[in-house]
This record gives sequence, C-alpha cells and structure tokens, in this order.
Amino acid sequence: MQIIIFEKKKMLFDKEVSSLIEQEKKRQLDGVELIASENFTSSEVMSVTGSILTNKYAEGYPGKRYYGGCEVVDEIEKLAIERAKELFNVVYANVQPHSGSQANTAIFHSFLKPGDKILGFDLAHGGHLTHGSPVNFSGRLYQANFYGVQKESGVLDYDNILDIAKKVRPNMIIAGASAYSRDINYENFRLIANKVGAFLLADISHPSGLIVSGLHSNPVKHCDVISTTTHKTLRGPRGGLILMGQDFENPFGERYKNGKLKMMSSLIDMGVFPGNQGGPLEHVIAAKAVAFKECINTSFKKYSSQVIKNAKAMSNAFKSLGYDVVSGGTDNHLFLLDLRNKNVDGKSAELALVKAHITVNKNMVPFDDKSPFITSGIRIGTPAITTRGLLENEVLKIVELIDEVILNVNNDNIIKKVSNEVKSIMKDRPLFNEN
Ligand code: DSN
Repeated sequence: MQIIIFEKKKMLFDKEVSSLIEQEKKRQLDGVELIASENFTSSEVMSVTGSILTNKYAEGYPGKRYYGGCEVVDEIEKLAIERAKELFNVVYANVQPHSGSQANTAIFHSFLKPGDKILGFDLAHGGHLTHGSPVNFSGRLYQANFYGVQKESGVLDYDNILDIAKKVRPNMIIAGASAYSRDINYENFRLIANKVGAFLLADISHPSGLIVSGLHSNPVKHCDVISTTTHKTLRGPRGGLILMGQDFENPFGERYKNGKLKMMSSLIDMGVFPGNQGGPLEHVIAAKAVAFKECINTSFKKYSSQVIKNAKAMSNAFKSLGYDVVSGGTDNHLFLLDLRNKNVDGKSAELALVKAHITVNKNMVPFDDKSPFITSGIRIGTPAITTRGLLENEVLKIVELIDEVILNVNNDNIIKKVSNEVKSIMKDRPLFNEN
C-alpha cells in the first residue's frame, strides 16, 4: 500500500514539531520498549491514520449521518465493522470509540444508570482505572466494588469473587485487567454473573491480539459485551472497539426514545454517539480496518505466539536470577516483578532503566505497601519488542541487562555501559519487522 502521509516539504516548515518527531523516532529506534500496553504499528496503519480522512466530519453512523458528503467514509466504516466482526467472530461491532476508556464509558452509559453497582478488578491488584477507580468517572458515577488476587498465589480465586458478588449484588461485573499475567476464565465469570443477575463486560484491551490468535481464553460466548483497545497486542492504531457475540433485546424498555430501541446493540450505538462522543475519527477507523486485516492474516498468529514465548522466557529468566514474579509466571504478554526482595522501588527502577534506554513502567504489585507514585514493582511486556523481531535468545540478554541496572540503580557508569549494549542490540532493527 502506497499512501503519502504528508508532504515532507510542508512538515519541515514546522521545525519545532518535526524536530521533536525525529527525537521521538530516535528514542523508539534506539530503545528496548517493554511497556506492556505499547506496540509498533505497520507503516500502512500509520499512513492511513495520517491520511486526508482526518478532514471529514461524520457524526452518526453509516447511512444515518448528520453531515453531507459521507458516502466514502460510510464505506470505510462499514468495512472496518465487517472486518472486526470477522476477526472476533461476533455479530456486532462499534468501531467509533476513540479509546478503551471511551468504549467503557459508552458501555456503562448503555447498561447502567448513575448510582448502579459495578464489580471490577482492583486497580491496585492489576485492574484498570475505568473499572471503578474513585478518581475516574467509573468510580464517581457508579458504586464501585472490587475483587482482587489471592495473597499467596497472586491469581484470581473465582469462589472468592462469587462470595463478593453475592454480597455486593452488582448490576455489572467487569472481567479484565491491565497488569494480570494469567489467563482469565470467562466461563467462571459468566456463572458468577448469572448467580447474581449481573451483566458481564469483558475488557480485553490487553490480550485481544492473543485472543484473536486463539492463544488466550475467548470471552465472546460468555460475556454480554466486550471492549478493547486496538493498539496493544492487536497492533493497530490508538483507539477503542465494542463487540457483542450475541445481540439481545434491550431490557430497559423506556431508557431511550420511549422504548423504540429494541436491541441492546442500538443502545450501545447511542451510548457511543451521541451519548459519549461527537464526530468519529474516520482516519483512525480506516486504520483499524487495515489492522484488522493484518490480524486476520496467518502471520499475525505466529507473531502473537512469539509474544507469549518471549514473555515466558523473560519471566523464567528473572525467576532464576532470584526475582519475585507475581503469580510465579505468565500465560500472556506481560508479567509483574515485585522488587521488594531486591531493595529497589518501582520508581527508581523505571528511572534507571529509562536512562539505559529500556522503557518499562513502575507498577503497584498486589498488596503493595508503597504508593502508586513509587510502587514496589515494574510491569514488563513483550508485544513491542516482538514486533521488532526479538526472539528468545535476545530477550534473555535483555533480562541480564535489566538485572544489571536494577542492582545498580545509582551507578551511572554501569547504566551507560548497558545503554550502549541496548543500542547495539537494537541497531538496524526497523520498528515494524515485516517477517
Ligand atoms: N491500560 C493501561 C495500560 O495498561 O498501560 C493504559 O490505560
């Protein structure tokens, strides 16, 4: 695909912005990117995101817009919807959410009313801001309750979640996390939701790429509604997506348009627009369509499988170096290191690693005694380095380098040496490896 992003001449006109983009490009090329929620998209995805489609206003949905001239973007949005449905094997897809948070906001709008009760994965144990955090709309507009991992094992205990659900009687349960390294049993969540009469939302923003590759449990059969971002393991443009495996009759009757909206999918569409967003980003929707096609391609499954192999190789190597890996390992693309036995906090580790061109994020570990600004741990993820083509032998070298930095967070000479080694490992590797 040959698409011109912008005319170079014009871009150079804005020296400040183009120079900052060049600096960021160098940072991305030189470094080892281990932030679990980041990835590198293909040049096609980036080109389409930067295309002239950004010029079009298209509030509404294909065939029902509030603006003229939407014939072409209608076709684009329909294509993105059809590809999302094929990729996830679902009957309904809304490709308009600008982000995962917007997707969740729209779902909450559709399934809940302010003051309703939700039950989500505790952010401090690996959940997400939009699953009920008191500083987020989800914790301010709804009565938020939480389940977490077991102290000894670091994994979810579904009997315990059922006990909490029976006490709370939530209107909606959210299954999904941003720092949980184990597979999620959506069937168990369905049984729990059925027992307490709750809707079940699966937020698969993190593992969605692994799910479409058949390498992680699939929520489609078990959940009422699914949200995901499109830029993590799915490797598309920055954005959100809402899916339903089955549509069902709107159980709220009068909620919108005097009960004229018969199906839940229509309520979700209303929840996105006009409930939560204005004009859709058709350039990003087109890039989502491109990414979905890339994911349908068989080479994507090979990529996803390598993401997991790399994460397992790294977590095993950290364990053999005496690190405490939360839950003892990983089934997916990430894991958490609890650094308390190394006498380093997450913030100091993150800062020292960034100086060595290794990017991770500090992260609370379950039952953390430090604040979210300091933390006892770091989160490590493999989607981005796998896109750059790193295999097990190379990620093992990176584990050694991380260990060297963590044991010497105040030693600038060692950090400098590691930084040079990182640059030489990443040298001549494009951001997106076509193989
Ligand atoms: N989902 C968060 C992360 O995992 O980094 C961002 O919202």
